[in-house]
Amino acid sequence: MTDDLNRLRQDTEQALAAAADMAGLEAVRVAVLGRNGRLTALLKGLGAVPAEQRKERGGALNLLKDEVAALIEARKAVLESHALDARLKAERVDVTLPARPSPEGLIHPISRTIEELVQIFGAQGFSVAEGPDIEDDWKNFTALNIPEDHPARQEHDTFYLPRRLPGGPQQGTRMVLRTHTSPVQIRAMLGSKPPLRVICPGRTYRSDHDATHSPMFHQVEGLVIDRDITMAHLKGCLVDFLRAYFGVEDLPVRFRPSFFPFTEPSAEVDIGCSRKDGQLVIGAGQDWLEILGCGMVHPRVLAAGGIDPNEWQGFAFGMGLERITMLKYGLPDLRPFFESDIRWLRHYGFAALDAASLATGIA
Ligand code: 2NL
Repeated sequence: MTDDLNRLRQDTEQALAAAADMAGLEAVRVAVLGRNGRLTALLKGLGAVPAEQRKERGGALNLLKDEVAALIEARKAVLESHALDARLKAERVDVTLPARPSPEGLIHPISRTIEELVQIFGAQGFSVAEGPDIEDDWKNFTALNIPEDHPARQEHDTFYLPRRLPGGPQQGTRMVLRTHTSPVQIRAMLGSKPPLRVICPGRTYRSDHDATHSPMFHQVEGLVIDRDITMAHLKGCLVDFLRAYFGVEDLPVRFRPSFFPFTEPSAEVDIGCSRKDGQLVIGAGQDWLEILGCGMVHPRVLAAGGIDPNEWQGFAFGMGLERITMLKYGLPDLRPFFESDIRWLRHYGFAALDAASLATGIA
């Protein structure tokens, strides 16, 4: 390489090392490779070079041009990485800022209630189990100690699927739209070894349609199995849940003896309330409001779930999600839950990023 080219390269290297930012870098590029740049001028002067030297000179110039371009790129990468380091040092993301309200959509109150249940029972060590809406009648009824002649099994109350569905059982059991989420707990018992602590929220179906019943509705059921779970655990778990969900620390809770085929003993659970001039206030007054059903899991149900009732015992509970949602937010009517009226959702829906959390308070 000739002396003038060597000098040009050295000058360029020095200028690049001195360039402190993108503007300085661009100035160097223009001064060397720009329209009036030093290297451009040399390339332009190539025509005046004697023919026998032109090829060698041209080759050297083009080599230098590539070299300079590479030097500029290398310096650019260094400057960019410095700039990023400086930004990372200077800027801080404030993760405590509240989320911006989203115009994109709102969370349906039933979904919100499920989120809250997951938070409350999650803090008690429950995990969430889900299962199919279509079940066989063994998991939906038989395993739950519901006798063949029980009224719940009648065509009138249950949506039965056609007997011969492709891929379905051809004889014996029939497929149904699950009438409660209990079959999910049967699956949980069959699918894993105790101890067990699950809640099962989800859609359920009954052939019932009026102002207070929808053919599709939602339930949550819970199941706890261990070696020495007692009714005292059941009471503690549910009182804790009801007080957290309704946000009343000293909420009165009453357990009344009841009957379910799948639990023994069984109880219904009421919370304290007052009703004055059609105004319902939860947590105060002399009246009671029924909220849920529960009991100690029947030994036959444990056995159906593949669990030895002489070794294990536990409790279970179930409640309707529409009902507890309506009570909490003072909704007078069940039907708008399923009408998909955007005006109702704008009024009663929840901001998508306003997640349910025990830390900020559920109620
Ligand atoms: C109610 C009452 C209840 C259960 C559901 C259950 C599930 C299994 C075993 C035993 Cl796998 N029990 N579920 C128990 C008691 C009551 O629901 O009023 N639901 C709306």
